[in-house]
Amino acid sequence: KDARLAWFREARFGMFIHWGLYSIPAGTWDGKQVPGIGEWIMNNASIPVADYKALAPQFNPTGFSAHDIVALAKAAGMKYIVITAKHHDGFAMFDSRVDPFNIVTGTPFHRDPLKELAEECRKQGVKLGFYYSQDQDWTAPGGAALKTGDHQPPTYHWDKAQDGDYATYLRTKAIPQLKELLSNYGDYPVIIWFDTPTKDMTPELASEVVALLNKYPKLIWNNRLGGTYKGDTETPEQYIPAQGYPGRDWESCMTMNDTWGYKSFDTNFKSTETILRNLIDIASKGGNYLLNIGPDSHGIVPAPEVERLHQVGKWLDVNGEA
Ligand code: FUL
Repeated sequence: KDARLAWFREARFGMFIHWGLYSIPAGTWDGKQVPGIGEWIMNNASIPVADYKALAPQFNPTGFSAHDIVALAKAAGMKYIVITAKHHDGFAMFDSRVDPFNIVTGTPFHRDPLKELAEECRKQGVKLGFYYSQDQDWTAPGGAALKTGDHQPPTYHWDKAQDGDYATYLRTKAIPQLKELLSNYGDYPVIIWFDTPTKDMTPELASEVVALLNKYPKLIWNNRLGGTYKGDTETPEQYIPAQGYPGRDWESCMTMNDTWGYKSFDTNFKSTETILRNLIDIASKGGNYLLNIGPDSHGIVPAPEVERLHQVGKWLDVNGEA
């Protein structure tokens, strides 16, 4: 167990990437700026499934460069990357036989960014992990939805197309896609980053996921699977715990502005100094800093994020260790 976590304990600094179809509306729907985080726009604006799915044929992020993103992470002093393989919107950012609602089959781009990142990470010596929303899925029948606005219990769905059985969704989409992610990218992923478990994820269903994870003895996974599982890492979100987590491995994930997924009008960026102070604070308490970037619909990393990451890297070159 300790050997499995050795790289994570030394890493200290990683890059989170939230990237998906939500980078197209970029916070605006029907001409209105939608409050909240960008990757939640489908839920926050109650976008019907068919309308959201219609974004896929418009997604052609030809500006995406795995080389440049991995090089950016390295320049910043980051040792690993975690990218959204599938967020709550259900869109797979990888080649999937399980569901055609994915970047290779469903868009004119026809490329698999996870494959390209895996190759570059191998070349440049950076670890790669995948975020996968195992519970919420707003476009697959039976996928869960956390409540926003006036969405009604018990499902908080806003479109009949979302109705269905959660266990069936888990067994026919989430677990099969996790299998694809775990078997199609060589040595990667080194980490699976689950998110937002709901009551739907019973201990019994979670154990079906764990049975799959256990086939990969080097894999680590976070504390957000659900059921009764604690996972390998604590994941404080947008804050730094005062005492860290004695006896537990942990990672604070944070945005640079106020959104994970790209929003064209969010310019509330933290200063480089704040980012550095956070990194130092976290490292001094034994944790890792998983700092987010949100590429736009062309696959371009916003300039204020690139600028800050370069500045952090410069500071680490002078003052950091290793
Ligand atoms: C949250 C998610 O709901 C957000 O969209 C984001 O992915 C964050 C890291 O985790 O709980």
